[in-house]
Amino acid sequence: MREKMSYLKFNRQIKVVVSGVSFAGTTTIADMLIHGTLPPNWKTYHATIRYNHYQKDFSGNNQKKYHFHLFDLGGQSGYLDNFTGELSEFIFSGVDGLIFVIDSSQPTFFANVLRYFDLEKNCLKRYSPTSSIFVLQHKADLIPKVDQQKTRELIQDILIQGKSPNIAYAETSIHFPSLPTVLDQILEKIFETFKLKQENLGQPIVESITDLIQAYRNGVVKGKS
Ligand SMILES: Nc1nc2c(ncn2[C@@H]2O[C@H](COP(=O)(O)OP(=O)(O)OP(=O)(O)O)[C@@H](O)[C@H]2O)c(=O)[nH]1
Ligand SMILES: [Mg+2]
Repeated sequence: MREKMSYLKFNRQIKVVVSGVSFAGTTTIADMLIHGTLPPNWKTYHATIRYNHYQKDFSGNNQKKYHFHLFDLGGQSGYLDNFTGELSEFIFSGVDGLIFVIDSSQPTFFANVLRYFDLEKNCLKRYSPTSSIFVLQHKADLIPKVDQQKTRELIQDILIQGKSPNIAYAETSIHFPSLPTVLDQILEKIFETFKLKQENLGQPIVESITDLIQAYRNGVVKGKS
């Protein structure tokens, strides 16, 4: 009975990974997903050491508890090598959504970006094959107008090389009023993926996606570790 209880508990864990090469904006996106707003010090850059693990708990129908985990991976090469190597099972198992953030103002680094995106997709294929994948062409406010089409094409190339029906793409910026809507759409898709996974495990979730998102918004952040 005890084992069954812990199994059920485990099944109400939603896991999201936000990743990108250093300075791409992953912590900014992670903070917005968890808190719904930008933190007051968002302009000050603090490189993430290893990773941030945010947890947000919320209650569904009948007071059932859900646990939303968000791993914001530090983007320095040494960390990304570790996450896609030795720590790959820990980081990439049980994942419902990977949000891969690209600093679109730095096209000269795209080869490096592509390398880590490929490695992360392979980790997901191995440990979380049903995960949704989102690519954000972030910091789009910094792309000079003349380069916009070229940058889009470069990023689309990254996607085409790993073409998968699960990959969604959006152009984002903290300065674009569309950002909260894009993040809402990402959350919706993540909850859909989670619901489907649970159904396939024979543990259907009774709440609708709208209910889950509402409950998530009212959830309690248990801090960042
Ligand atoms: N212009 C612009 N700056 C942004 C945007 N998003 C984030 N930034 C800034 O970019 C810098 C880096 O953002 P972070 O979110 O800390 O980057 P990170 O990907 O977490 O970096 P690591 O922790 O090193 O992996 C910060 O100074 C942010 O304020 C954006 O859309 N446009
Ligand atoms: Mg960071």
